[in-house]
Amino acid sequence: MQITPDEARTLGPFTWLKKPAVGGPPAQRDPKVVERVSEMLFDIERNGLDAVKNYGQQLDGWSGDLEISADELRKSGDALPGDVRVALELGYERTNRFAVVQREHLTDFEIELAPGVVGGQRYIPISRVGAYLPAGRFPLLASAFMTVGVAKAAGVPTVLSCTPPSGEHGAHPAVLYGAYLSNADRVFAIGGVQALGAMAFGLLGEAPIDMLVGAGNAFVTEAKRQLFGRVGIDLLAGPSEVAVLADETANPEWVAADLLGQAEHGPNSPAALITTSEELGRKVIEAINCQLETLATREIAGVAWRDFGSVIVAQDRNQAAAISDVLGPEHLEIQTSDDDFYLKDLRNYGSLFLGPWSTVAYSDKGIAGTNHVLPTGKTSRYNAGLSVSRFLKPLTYQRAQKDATASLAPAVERISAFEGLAAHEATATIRIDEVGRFSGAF
Ligand code: HSO
Ligand code: ZN
Repeated sequence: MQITPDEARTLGPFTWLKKPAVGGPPAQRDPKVVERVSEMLFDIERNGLDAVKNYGQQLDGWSGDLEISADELRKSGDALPGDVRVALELGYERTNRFAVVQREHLTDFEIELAPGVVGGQRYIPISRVGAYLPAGRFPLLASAFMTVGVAKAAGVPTVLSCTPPSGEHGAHPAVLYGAYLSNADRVFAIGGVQALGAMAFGLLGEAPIDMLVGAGNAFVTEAKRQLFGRVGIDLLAGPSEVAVLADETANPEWVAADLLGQAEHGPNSPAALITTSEELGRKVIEAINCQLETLATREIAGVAWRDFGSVIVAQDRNQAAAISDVLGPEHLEIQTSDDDFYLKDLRNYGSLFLGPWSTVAYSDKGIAGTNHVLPTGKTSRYNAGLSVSRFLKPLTYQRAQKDATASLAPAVERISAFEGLAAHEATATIRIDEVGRFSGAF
């Protein structure tokens, strides 16, 4: 979420109340990570489950069963406090309901483009999906709803999921309960690169999966990048980002809390305030400094704010919207007297939160129903977050009747002949000849 000098020129004059201490373009991929992931994937493809188990022992200290049994999955909720279980059930239910409605809004169609010439489109789910459920610095308990659950709502027949081994259960019980609620077909206690390799290379007693989804650390992201092409992927997730676009009507304490609410993800998580009110900007900076003093995760959030935090004062709402579109934040909150203007105008963001009563964490946990696997690093220019549509292929078909030959074949014959593609031309000509024999039309 940086503004390049070129972008700044096109935006016209604006004021920085706080600039990120770490400037410049985003860090390049670490060549050591690239090489290590490549070696690991090569080893896993060659040596199969033996390599997967070795990495499990070396990196996660796990030498137990790789698969979590159906019984363990069913019982995973028993290990959780009752109120956490109820909250997770609500998150699954809301995320599922939103995904089911998304599915209903993707409709198959058929259209007659000329008499006897029909074209159609049908949404067909991907056959096998592999979901990675991270459990690193903080286990994100709603991850399964967003990946496994949404794939299932899309109608994907087989969804495998892997999560890093932890403790005596083989995996974090709340992550397992999320996978159980989301109807994962099989769940494995396998972490990182070895998890993605095992699913992509078909080492888990299933055919290789067709698509890998879910966020993870730098190694997981690099493994997805290297496996892309052989399998599909959702996106390459970078550090979590938040921007708040606010005017003088916003509550500075709430804006500050919402910025820190994502900055705590990691020391390189960008958080930006774009405001049309310099006074609000100053108050938010004060409030952030004050809230950081007592925040339990200040060691992370404070560094993130110092290094990647920004406060930008725009001249008017049009410039504020233009700045926001340049940043293309993963999460964007709008807290202004004119939220609908921004809803209509903005083009680049992962997910939008309108009004002071909407906040990013509501979506993060599944309670607001929308997906939290979202584009970062300005990739919202061309990408959207995970949704049922990512698990469905809009496949086309066509059907032509004999008496439509006259409206199809001659044009194809001419174009093919002009291109010099004689065999293409012949496919049209033989049909014209046949129609000519019956009707004498040509
Ligand atoms: N904000 C994260 C998702 C998440 N945060 C889940 C907390 N729980 C995605 O960028
Ligand atoms: Zn979050």
